[in-house]
Amino acid sequence: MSKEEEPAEVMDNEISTQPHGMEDVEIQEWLESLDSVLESSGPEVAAEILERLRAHATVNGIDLPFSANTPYANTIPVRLQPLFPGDQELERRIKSLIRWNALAMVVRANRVEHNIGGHISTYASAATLYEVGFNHFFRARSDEFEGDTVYFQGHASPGMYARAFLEGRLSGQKLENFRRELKPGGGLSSYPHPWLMPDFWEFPTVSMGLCPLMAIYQARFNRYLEDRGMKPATDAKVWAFLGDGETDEPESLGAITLASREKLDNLIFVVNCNLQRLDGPVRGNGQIIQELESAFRGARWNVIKVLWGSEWDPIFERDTEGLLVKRMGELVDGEYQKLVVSSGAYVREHFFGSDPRLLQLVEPLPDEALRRLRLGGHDPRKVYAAYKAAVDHKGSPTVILARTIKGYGLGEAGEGKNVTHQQKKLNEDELREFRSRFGIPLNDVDCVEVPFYRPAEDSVEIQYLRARREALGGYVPKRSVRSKPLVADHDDLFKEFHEGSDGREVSTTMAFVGMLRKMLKDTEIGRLIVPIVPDEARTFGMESLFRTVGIYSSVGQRYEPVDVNTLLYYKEAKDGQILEEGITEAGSMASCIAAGTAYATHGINTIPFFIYYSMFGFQRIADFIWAAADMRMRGFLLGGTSGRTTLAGEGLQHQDGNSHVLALPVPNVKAYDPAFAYEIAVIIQDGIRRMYKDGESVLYYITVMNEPYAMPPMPGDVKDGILRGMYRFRPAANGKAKLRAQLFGSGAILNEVLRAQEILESKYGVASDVWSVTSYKELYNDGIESERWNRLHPGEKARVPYVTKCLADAPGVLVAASDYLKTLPNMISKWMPRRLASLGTDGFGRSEGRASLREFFEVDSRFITLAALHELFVEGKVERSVLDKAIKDLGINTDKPSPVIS
Ligand SMILES: Cc1ncc(C[n+]2csc(CCOP(=O)(O)OP(=O)(O)O)c2C)c(N)n1
Ligand SMILES: [Mg+2]
Repeated sequence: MSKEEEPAEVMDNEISTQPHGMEDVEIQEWLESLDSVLESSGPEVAAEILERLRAHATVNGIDLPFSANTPYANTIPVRLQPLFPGDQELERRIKSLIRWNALAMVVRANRVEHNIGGHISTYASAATLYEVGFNHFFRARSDEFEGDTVYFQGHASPGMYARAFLEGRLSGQKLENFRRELKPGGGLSSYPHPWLMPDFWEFPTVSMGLCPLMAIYQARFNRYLEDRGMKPATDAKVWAFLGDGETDEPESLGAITLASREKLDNLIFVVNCNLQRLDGPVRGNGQIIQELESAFRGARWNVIKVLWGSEWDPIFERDTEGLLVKRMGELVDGEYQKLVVSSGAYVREHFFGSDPRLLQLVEPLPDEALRRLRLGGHDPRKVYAAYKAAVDHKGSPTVILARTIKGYGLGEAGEGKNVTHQQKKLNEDELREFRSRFGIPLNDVDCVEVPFYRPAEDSVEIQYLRARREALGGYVPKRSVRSKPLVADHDDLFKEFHEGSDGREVSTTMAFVGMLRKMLKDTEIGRLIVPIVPDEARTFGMESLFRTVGIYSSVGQRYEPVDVNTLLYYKEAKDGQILEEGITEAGSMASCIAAGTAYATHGINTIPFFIYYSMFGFQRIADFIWAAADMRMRGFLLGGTSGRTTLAGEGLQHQDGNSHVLALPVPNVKAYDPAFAYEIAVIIQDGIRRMYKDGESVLYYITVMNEPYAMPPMPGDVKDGILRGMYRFRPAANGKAKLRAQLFGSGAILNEVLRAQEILESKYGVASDVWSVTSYKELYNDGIESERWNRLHPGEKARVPYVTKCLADAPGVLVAASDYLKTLPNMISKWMPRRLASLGTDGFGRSEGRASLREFFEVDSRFITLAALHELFVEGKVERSVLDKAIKDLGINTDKPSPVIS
């Protein structure tokens, strides 16, 4: 079959004009009668008639194919297009200057340092989408108005910098140092990073797929704050700019039904559909726009397609038969991309040439005009119409699918080409062409130097740009911390937990929930607490909170819960405090991020406590946690049911011995593995102080377990040690013994260590001190910082790592055991006075009870005892026969399989 004969495999969007045996004229009559209804009675009546026709057809046995697609045309018809309120010519000139400077930034950076990178073609395709937003929609945050929240596409950042340069917010020097942040005077980070540019960027977006999901939960969190009366209800919007290729990330579309279910009409997605990603077309053999339209329409979003620019309007008008729309629906994206890089003659032949009637439509237009028919996403009037419709839309979120050309304006240097994403260098001719195309006032000689260009302060361009921003309340993006620090010290809140459980057996999870319950009642922080759970509240014994503080629901509770007669019924409420997110750790984390950054976004100190199955945290959603850290999120992540051998029964997938290792790389995450209630109390109280009183940009990861045991009282003032990572919990009973050991335990394994202490003392005459190691990460960071300082300051008094200080006078052999990988104790062993024996849980978990698991992973009291005896043997302090006997007495199978590899 030739190409012409083969029907293109495209989405279901065609308007068939040739049904079986039907004459064109008959179709024409139907179309005309619809037109006349539209004219006389309006779109609602027309829609009603079509709906009735569809129902009538179904009743009569006509099997109408389902389609969530509309034709490949603009959603907003010309007659409903509002007037463009700006000075279009002036805005075009400003946009051209931004295009130039964005390009200059990348080209210059790569001239100075080959391969420093940067992107030209993403912003080139999106410039109009952003400029219409900047000139007419994005409202800044101020004391009077919370402002719109804008997520900028990461690779378009040169455009945002170039605009800020024209706005006078970033110096030429800064632009010069794009991607060279370590240069004197500072530079600009490659992508949006609040960590690196805390006064500028608010939201990191460059790990693709995170932005859409975060934006959805941000919009939802804004509603949560309103429904709980924590901020006034406003018409502020959340705008998220995405790439069409980015939508392939599962996170991108993963939460779109939440947005429609929650009727988030404060949310607007703008998908820059340049039909290309990094390597080539997003859907060469299909149509990404139609695919996205059906996904979003299926999810009940308001979908606005902006496909064709104003130049197409008169052609459409001449096309009374709907031939053009039909033809547009036939092409696959690979063909559309080819048209972009082809001549007008080619377009005429290959696009319009499929039907003589189509050719007739464009007969009056010369080839050059055909080539220059703009796409919708490059036409400010079309983009304005879409944005206006989006902000006015009520009842559901909106997605704008805007067609653009990747590398727009780059001409031979890359416009629409597959290589364009990587284009960072332009030759002299290409630069001159770009300069001329966008009317940059630079002569042929100057322009090849690619200087930054900013018109005089009193130029009409700068005046206009400033006036527009002033009208919209100030500059965007801009990040500032607007919350007031907390004042109370909360001693009373946490004191009770310092006293132990009086012999009652409780788990650290239960202890934490007790604290949470108390915090929720506190006058200062009670309202600010945001408990977040991904369908796991009962696992953690938090169900009593359902009743006391309620589960947030934007519609309240429309049903009588099945357990209404019980004390702890499932209570949903409009002002509910708990965010019960269902089974989505990613979504819960996005809520946690929104709550943990509200101190900047909204000026509200909400304090998230996100509690989840610890294995599904760092392991599953680490990139969101990385983004949270970049965003300077404050708050608490609670890894529940943690510990490879402490969570019994659940086996290989659930038992977490990894998360404390995975928490290591995130610089501002403080990770704790506490054993006792008072340790948790000290950590949380200090965390609230550091984050919400002192304003530190840190966040906390605390593992909590489900093994019940008696919580001891705090043994004296060990707060400092708890926070710094270790303290002596129980010293040896007989300090004068000849055989000595130092034993280190964490989390629930500390109890095994305490049992080993007793065995060693009673059976082998070894007196040992037991240390609670609350944070290997803290100890490690302190160690590497000390080392570094000493290296850089050789003449000064050397700093001594905290571990070394703790163990300065601690005699005997050293043994550490935790429920996590052995690498944790190993990484601090070099700062210890002698070699360290490390026990841990490297390997896959097993479905088993705790005792068996601890035997399997060799972290129970017997193995800890053996490890101490073995170290004494290595040091020549005990005979080999003692070891042999101990192995026998302790019942240790020396031929058991290694847990690491079995
Ligand atoms: C999670 C993730 N994977 C891969 C990349 C690398 N990457 C950066 S841009 C890009 C292509 C982007 O295409 P699209 O989303 O269509 O954006 P466009 O530049 O076309 O607007 C890729 C693969 C990334 N930044 N993040
Ligand atoms: Mg793209």
